Amino acid sequence: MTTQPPWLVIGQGALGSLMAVHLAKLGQRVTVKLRSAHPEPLTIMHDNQPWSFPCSATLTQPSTIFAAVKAYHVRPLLDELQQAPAFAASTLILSYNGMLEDEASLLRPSDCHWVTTHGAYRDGLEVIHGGHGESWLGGCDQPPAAFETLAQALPPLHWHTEIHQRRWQKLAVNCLINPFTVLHQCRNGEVLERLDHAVWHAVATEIAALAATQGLQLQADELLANAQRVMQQTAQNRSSMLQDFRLGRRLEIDYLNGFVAQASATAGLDAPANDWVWRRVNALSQDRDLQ
Ligand code: KPL
Repeated sequence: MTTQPPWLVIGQGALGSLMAVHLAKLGQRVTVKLRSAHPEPLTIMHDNQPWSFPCSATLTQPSTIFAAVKAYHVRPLLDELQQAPAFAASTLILSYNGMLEDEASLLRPSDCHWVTTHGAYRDGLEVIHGGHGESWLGGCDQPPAAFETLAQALPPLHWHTEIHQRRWQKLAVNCLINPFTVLHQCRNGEVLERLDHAVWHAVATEIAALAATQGLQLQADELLANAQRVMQQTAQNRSSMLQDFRLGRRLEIDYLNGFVAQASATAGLDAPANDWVWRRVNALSQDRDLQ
C-alpha cells in the first residue's frame, strides 16, 4: 500500500479552511501553514463541529501543498517555498483569483492550478460552504497522485488539459461578480438586480477581446450566462472581495479588472469598462481606509 504524503494547507481564507476540513474528514493528515510559529493547534468550525489542525510556519517534509491564497501572495509564497529543501519532492496545487503577468515563468511543470466555482466564507472560526460549485485541476504534466483524494474531498473535480481556458472563464466570473458585490454592497445573488447592465456587458466583451489576443475563443454572451449561473449557485455567498472589503483587507481588484485594463492597454485594446470598475473599486477601498 502506498501512503500518500501529508497535506500542507496554505491560506486560512474560506477555501483553504474548507479544504482542510474536508481532507481531515477523509482521514488525511493535514497541517496548516501559518506565517509564524504557532504551538497551539488551529481550530476551524464547520457545520457546528470543531476541527483542530497542527500548524507549521515552514514546509518541513515532502507534502501535497494545497495553497488557496490571494493573487498578491503568490509570488512571495513561491519564493518562500523554493527555499525549503522539501519543496523539490512536494506537489503544489495552487488556487487564486485573477491573473499575474508572467505567471507561467513562476511555476514548475508539475505545479497545478485548481480552479473552482465553490463559494465559501468565514464567520469568525466558522467556515460556511455558501455555494456548491465545481472544480478543475490542470496546468501540470499529468494528474497528481492526490487527484482522487482532492476529488473526494470537494467534489466534483475534473481533470482539465486546457486549464488556461478555465482560468480565463474564472477570471471573467470574478470580474463580473466580485467588484459589483463591493460597488453595491450585496451578496452574489443580489448583484444582477442592482448593476448597470451596459457596464456589465462591456466588462465581458472586453475580457473576450483580450482573451482572443491570447488565442482563446471566449464569447461575451457565454461569459455573462456563466457568471449569472455562478451568481445563482452562490446566491447566499458574500464574494471574497466583499469579505476582504468589510474586513479592511487589501482587495484583488488589481489582478481582476485591473489586470484586464492593463493587459488590454499593453495589447493595444481599449477596456474602458474594466478600467472604470477597477478605479471605482480602488476609490471605494481608499475611502474605506480613510474612515
Ligand atoms: O470565486 C468567487 C469569489 O467570491 O471570489 C465566487 C465564485 C464569486 C463565489 O463567491
